[in-house]
Amino acid sequence: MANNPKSFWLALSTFIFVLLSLVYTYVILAVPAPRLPSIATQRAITAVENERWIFVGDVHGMYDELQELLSLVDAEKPDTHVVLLGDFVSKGPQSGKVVHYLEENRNSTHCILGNHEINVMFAYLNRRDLKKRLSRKNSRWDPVVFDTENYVPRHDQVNNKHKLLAQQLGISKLTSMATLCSAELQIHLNASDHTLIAVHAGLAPDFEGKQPKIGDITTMKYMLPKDHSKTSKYKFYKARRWFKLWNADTAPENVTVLYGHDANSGLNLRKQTKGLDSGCVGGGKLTALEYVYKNGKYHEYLHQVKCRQFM
Ligand SMILES: [Mn+2]
Repeated sequence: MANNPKSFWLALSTFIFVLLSLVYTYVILAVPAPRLPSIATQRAITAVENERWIFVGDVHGMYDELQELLSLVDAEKPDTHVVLLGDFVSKGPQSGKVVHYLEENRNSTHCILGNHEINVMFAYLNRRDLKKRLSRKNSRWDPVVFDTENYVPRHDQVNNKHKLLAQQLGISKLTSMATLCSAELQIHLNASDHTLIAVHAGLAPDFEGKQPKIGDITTMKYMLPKDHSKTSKYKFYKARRWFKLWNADTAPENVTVLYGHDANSGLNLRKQTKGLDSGCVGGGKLTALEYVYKNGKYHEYLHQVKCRQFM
């Protein structure tokens, strides 16, 4: 038998087939899926009076417009800090370049995670059979890990575009996003004893002393006036826009919230809440709000550039 060349080749190919099957099974089952670093839910910085702080609304991959806005505000000037308010990737054409900008300028830029960044990370962590798993209930999910909670976004918010973008960005840029960004950033202005809080979507007026929920601060548009733990991206019975619940009775007076996420409302500058998503990716504008200390007080300046229509 062994002298028969036919059975020799048959034995060899069977051996190779079994070997490859074993290797494949090992790769699928035994090698752990790549993880992302745990993400900071909150960060806090104390700002001194020679620093300028510039907050930028939803960039959505519109890198050229971002660069135009940054040169308009002279972001290269020393002691200038730039904060991207989330949803800086996805939808637009150049998400990778926006993340690269954050990587290259990590000492002077800060980033808040929006629902899109989180969805991209989630799609990456759950990329195997994502479509199939999204379509059925009770899937087992690998959560996006924050230091305060393991977060699984609503399934109807995650789609294949997030998975494609995750592949395009790759593990290195996704890791940068997880490392450099947080879900909330508090900037204490030392000179005026005022605090600026940057989140992507919104914040309850009675936030003090409470742990923010990732789902709330990255997705909410509406909030129940009598129970601030009930929030949603969509209108629901008795709910109101969260920023309408911010007033002298409900919120500390020395706090201002800067956020994006709400292109439908557009630029929305109120006393204590500043909505800066002016719909750049939809052909609107990209907005920056600058805080600068001069003559004994902070001044606010608004800067905008026009965007190409991309969506
Ligand atoms: Mn958003």
